[in-house]
Amino acid sequence: MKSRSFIDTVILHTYAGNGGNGSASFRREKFVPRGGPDGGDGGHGGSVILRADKDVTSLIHIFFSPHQRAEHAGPGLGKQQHGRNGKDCIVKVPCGTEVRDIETKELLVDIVEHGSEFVAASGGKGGLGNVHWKSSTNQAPQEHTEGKRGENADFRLILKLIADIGLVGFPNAGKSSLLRKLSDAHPKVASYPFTTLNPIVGTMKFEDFTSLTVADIPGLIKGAHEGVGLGHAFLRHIERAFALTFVIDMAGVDGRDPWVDFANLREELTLHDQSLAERPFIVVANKMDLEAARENISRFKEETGTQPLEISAETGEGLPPLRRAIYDLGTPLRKPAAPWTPELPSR
Ligand SMILES: Nc1nc2c(ncn2[C@@H]2O[C@H](COP(=O)(O)OP(=O)(O)OP(=O)(O)O)[C@@H](O)[C@H]2O)c(=O)[nH]1
Ligand SMILES: [Mg+2]
Repeated sequence: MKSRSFIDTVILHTYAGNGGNGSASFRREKFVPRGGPDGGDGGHGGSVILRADKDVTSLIHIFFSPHQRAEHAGPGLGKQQHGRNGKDCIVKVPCGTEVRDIETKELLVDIVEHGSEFVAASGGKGGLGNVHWKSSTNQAPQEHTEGKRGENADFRLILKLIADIGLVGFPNAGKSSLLRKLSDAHPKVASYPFTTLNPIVGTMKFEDFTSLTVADIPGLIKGAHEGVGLGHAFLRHIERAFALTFVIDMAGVDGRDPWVDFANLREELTLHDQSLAERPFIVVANKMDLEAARENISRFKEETGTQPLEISAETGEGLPPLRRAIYDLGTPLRKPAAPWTPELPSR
């Protein structure tokens, strides 16, 4: 899905550097007659390496520079000098980037951890210089080998954000308002549908210094699997989520019935990926500050057989129990915060 600054699928063409040729040189020095072979090996070509970086959040830089080249190596030189190695080309990618075959779309590697690397195209090996052929029977070898060509390879990169919990709901349900209240993220909130055009991840911090990441994705609507609204493409950003939180506009501000919304959301998830519909989830009844919501809630419970947590992302009502429920849901995932050293009291 593309928008101004967020791109999550790109094609990448990589070209590694060629290895340098081996040299066929002979030692030439005053007072050293028949100095013998002294041709050094060629350098190794640079590789194109993808490296996960937590500070990179989109693939937009690759969208604008889809051809990434590493440096060719230098040839071997006389006096057994090794040729210069070609510089690697490091392409930073966001954590959570899938590297797929461009034709078959087969998953080659999933780059998840910050700092992890994938060699997309290996640089060519350097050729051997003529010193390698030196022997008692071959004292003036001309043999040497050429450097190997660097690999060229094309890939399809797909970013799937890394978040522990995914927020799912219709447009205008209040997902972004909720993320603002729960986490350190500040997604835009407005009273029109499709305010959120890019997925946003916020970090929820708890009193015991653990944290969970929560992803807010653009609203889903019925028929999204056929491309209606912003379609299904954004659901890939909650594919890695361990659990989901359904955010339901209980007041039906946009004229829909909340229980129908819930059924449609579940159906859209199933149509995208059955396993998404099977994840643990919490149902949140939002906009409970409005009278219509209080009228709808009992019918919602009856129709869906769920016990939603009643909140208002606007007034903050019901948020502490929701934080607790998310805390419990994420128990297997909560990470301790970065080590903290208390400041010593000054005398
Ligand atoms: N009364 C009331 N209004 C709310 C509540 N939560 C959100 N809203 C309003 O609902 C509208 C939509 O809120 P958003 O948070 O942008 O909704 P969203 O689900 O992120 O919408 P999209 O990004 O378009 O999918 C805004 O005008 C909010 O002020 C609530 O609890 N009560
Ligand atoms: Mg939003």
